[in-house]
Amino acid sequence: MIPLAVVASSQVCPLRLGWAAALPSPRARLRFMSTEASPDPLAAIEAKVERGERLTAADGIALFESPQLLRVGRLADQVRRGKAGDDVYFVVNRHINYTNVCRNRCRFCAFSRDEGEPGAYTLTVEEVLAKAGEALAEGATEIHIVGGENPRLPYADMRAMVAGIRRMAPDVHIKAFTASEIACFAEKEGVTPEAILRDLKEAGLDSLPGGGAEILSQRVRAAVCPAKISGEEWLAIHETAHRLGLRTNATMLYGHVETVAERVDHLLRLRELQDRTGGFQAFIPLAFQPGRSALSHLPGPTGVDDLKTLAVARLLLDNFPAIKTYWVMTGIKLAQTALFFGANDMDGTVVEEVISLLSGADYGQAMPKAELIRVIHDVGRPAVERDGAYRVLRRYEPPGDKEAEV
Ligand code: V47
Repeated sequence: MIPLAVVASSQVCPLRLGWAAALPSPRARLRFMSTEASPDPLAAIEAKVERGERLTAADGIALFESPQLLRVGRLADQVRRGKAGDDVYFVVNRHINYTNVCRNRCRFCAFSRDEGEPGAYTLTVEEVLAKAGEALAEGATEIHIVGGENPRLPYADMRAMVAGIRRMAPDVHIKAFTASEIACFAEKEGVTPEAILRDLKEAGLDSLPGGGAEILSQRVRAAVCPAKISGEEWLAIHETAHRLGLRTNATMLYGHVETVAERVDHLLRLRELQDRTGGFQAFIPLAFQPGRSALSHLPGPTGVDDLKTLAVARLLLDNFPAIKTYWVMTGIKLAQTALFFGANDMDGTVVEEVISLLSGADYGQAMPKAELIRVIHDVGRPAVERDGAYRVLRRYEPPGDKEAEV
């Protein structure tokens, strides 16, 4: 008899982790009950976590397949508390998406346009600097710049954006350009990604955002983003950045055509690179927004899937200091709940993020700092303002017991 047929089946079916899909079918449940393997796959994982033992791919799959969301969440919460404490980080930042003209036209992306197509836009260097200037005046300590892969844009303009912001603000953290944009600049200039990274670092770049990772598996990339750099290239560019002393983030775009096994493989490949370099600062799961994309027929992840994905990431990525919940793609209420499922960072004040907006996410584009602090305090934990390099700028302790104040 094959134990845990439920797990095996997940490796070939596209993932839909609503309660209905997360619960084994009645037939599978019968098989499950009659198997001689442990009737409680989570117990062995809990014991491993208790012993500080690293989880395997099979453990990751079992966690995703478990219908016991609260139990998985409790385990992730316990690990979060041990590793990162109770502080919840946030950053006062501003996203600037300098162009949506992109040669890749990934199927999940509703942001990209062809040159000249209605809705296509490209900001000038001056416009980018003006937006950065506004953000700095409003107290932003991190500027997050990403855009489409537009080979017609001169690389010199990309460098000028970074150098210009650095001139305006010697201390602001500049997090810019996904690995796939770096590859595009390198191709255009006829140099290596390493040469581009060195040059941008010299201009003032501090870190790379985690975008463009999608799902690292080539099967998924061939289906949803065939023109984009491979998973191996994405990892190699981050490895090079780490070697040059640039910190980076990692994302995973989930809830489209990937399987559980492909999510787990993605997480373990990130963990393996982090073992070698220690250069990742944060992992950010990105909930797929089907809205206006070419994959709009897909339903997108459920809230259960959002929370479970975050929790499994916390459990598998045992060498990542920060697991970030990105409210722009899940809504602030679910992001707040995510703080009980392994997250210790809530991004951010954001201000203007066009990628999710054009995808149909309607959770808002800006969050006042006071509101972020209120939402974090409501979970009973300190809100800690950090900069882009996770240096603590200011702590906001939660107000005392409200009843006691009355
Ligand atoms: O690279 C595109 C993804 C990314 C959709 O590093 C979509 O701190 C959901 O990477 N539904 C951009 N996601 C956002 C990103 C990010 C966000 C916040 C913080 C950080 C960080 C990075 O958004 C893209 C792509 O992977 N994306 N389309 C969509 N329809």
